[in-house]
Amino acid sequence: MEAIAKAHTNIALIKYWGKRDESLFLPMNSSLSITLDQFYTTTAVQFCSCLNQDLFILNGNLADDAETTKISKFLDRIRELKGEKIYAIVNSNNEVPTAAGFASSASGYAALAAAATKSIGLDLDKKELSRIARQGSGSACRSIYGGYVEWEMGEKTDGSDSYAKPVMDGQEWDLSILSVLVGSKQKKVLSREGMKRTVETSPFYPGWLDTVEKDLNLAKQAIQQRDFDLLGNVVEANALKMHATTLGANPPFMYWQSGTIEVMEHVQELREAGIPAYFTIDAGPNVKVICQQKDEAAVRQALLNVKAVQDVYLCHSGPGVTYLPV
Ligand code: 2P0
Repeated sequence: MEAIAKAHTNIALIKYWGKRDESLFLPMNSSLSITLDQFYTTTAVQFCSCLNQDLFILNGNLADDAETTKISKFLDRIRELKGEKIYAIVNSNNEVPTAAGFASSASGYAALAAAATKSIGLDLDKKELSRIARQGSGSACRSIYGGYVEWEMGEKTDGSDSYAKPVMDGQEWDLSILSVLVGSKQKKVLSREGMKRTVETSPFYPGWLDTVEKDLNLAKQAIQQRDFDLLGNVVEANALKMHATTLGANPPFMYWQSGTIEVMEHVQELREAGIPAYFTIDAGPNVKVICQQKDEAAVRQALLNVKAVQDVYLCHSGPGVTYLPV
């Protein structure tokens, strides 16, 4: 049976940074995100006994061996769960400006987990889907849900208690998230390698672990109370702290480019001018700016005036994973 699923990307407000188990994608800390409405992946999967290997089509083109192997390893987990050795055609389309440096692994593995499990005949709830998606890419477990989502790190070694849970519907507090494109150079250190190096070598990493749970609790409190300044301050500080750990790694590395810093300065100037806006940055040079809807037009225009800014994509809260008619 063919199944088609659509999943949106998410932006971490409190970051997932570091794994305690690389093969099961178990994180060192819990994290919190908002699912975004503008960027998504649609994936169709059909398992068929007529195939003797998996085929992966990405944005209309047959993927290379390396990409297909990654997808096959993920499908192995689903085949194992079902207890059937059967291959699939995976046809995936990203509505994410990946060439512009926005990550698509979260929406990609969330959509693939949903479509592949349905196609093979497994009937999983969202908690189980989140656990599976996590094993393709950690942040994908959060994209199973819409709105504000927490990925609880769990304690067990088998990963059975490490999955995402909804915190609040995005419509209840619909903030604006502006994705600011400053650079499209290929990342030098991929996030997977970057977090591993940081955990293993950065003397600042224990400082991250000591404080991230407090940040998470403050962010959840801010969401419950709709306290924008409280949320913005902890989100910005948490992102800066994550990036600080990379500077202490051996060898050190940094995701920022000059444009990244220009945008950060500009956001702080906006605040000084009385417009509450805060930034966060993932494992790359682009910046996400968070503000309230009443300020989104002014903030967008201000960002477009920054020399290094190539584009600004306006996002709001988006939905969780859904199935599309075949
Ligand atoms: C996050 N990032 O919470 C953090 C913040 C980047 C910085 O999740 O190795 O693609 O596939 O589990 O999820 C990016 O890393 O890493 C990420 P893997 P993933 O969104």
